[in-house]
Amino acid sequence: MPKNVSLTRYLIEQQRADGLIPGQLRLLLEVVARACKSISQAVTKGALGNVLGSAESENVQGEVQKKLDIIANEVLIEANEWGGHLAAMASEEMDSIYVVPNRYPQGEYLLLFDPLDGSSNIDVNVSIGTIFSVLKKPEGSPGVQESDFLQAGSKQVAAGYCIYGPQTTLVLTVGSGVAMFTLDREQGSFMLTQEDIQIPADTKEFAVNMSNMRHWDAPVKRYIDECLAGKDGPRGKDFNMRWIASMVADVHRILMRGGVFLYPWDKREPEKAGKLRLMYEANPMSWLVEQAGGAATNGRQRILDLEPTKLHERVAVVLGSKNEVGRLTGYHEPL
Ligand code: P6P
Repeated sequence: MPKNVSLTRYLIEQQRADGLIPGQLRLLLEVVARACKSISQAVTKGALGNVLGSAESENVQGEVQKKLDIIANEVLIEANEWGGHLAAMASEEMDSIYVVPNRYPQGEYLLLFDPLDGSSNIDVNVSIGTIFSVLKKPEGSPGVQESDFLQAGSKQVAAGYCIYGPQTTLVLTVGSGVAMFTLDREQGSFMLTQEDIQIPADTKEFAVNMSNMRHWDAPVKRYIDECLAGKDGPRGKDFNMRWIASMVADVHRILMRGGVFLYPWDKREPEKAGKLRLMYEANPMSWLVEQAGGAATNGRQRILDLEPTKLHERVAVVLGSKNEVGRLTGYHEPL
């Protein structure tokens, strides 16, 4: 891998190589990266920046918003609204879409994000992150409306996340593999530190919130029971478990060393397909995982094939090492 390659140089060279990053998309990705740098600064300040704790408000999901949720959302909106590359944005923290104001030029892209995923970890200094997804505005539709966002995950033109942990790391795909950039705080630049990331097809590590076990349906219970049975059970090997409760951190670990992540449907709120959001959590993470040789389903169907009907739609998620995802998906009755 070449040394000292900045995000900008990588995007320019990728455009030359495979034409997947037109100028406006490159501008979008660089603006998102700059916004993530600002969010990282705010996160790193913590109590010193008076950014911890609750904002005493709720988001569209009915969840209490943390101060940093709102700060991160505002940083992304302000960084992206003036550049002329976007028509509109959608966020976990906003009920409806944010259309670029008339005082700015409108572009052809739609940006969706969870500005700060893993909020329950903010106040206890555990890794959190920003997840983003980029779609193209459908041709021909005058203006921009929420229905323009309702596209299957297979239509994404870019997806990524930035994890705010011991390092601040941006992980990105535009459809030709997955690359990772680590923030060099002295230069203030994201520098290429890994490319063509590959997830091992097999694993001995699963990530799930075990406290929900009694609420799962039979195929998921069977899969986890078999993992817990270890080498004396049907899997013939012992498994390890991790659950950070920040999807960004759990997915990053899986991209780095393999594993399987589950947030399955459960019977506590049977009308909800799952806890995680399809448009700005599951879709970007599923594309990254597939681009790294893994798989991602809702237990039955490929997540990237799901046709959304609502902006804040939820979905069950099984993703990671493809042989494990295939096994669990196989335990479900075929549709
Ligand atoms: P639980 C964070 O709130 C999140 O949306 C994901 O990042 C994470 O994987 C999940 O919820 C954690 O959920 O129920 O274990 O707290």
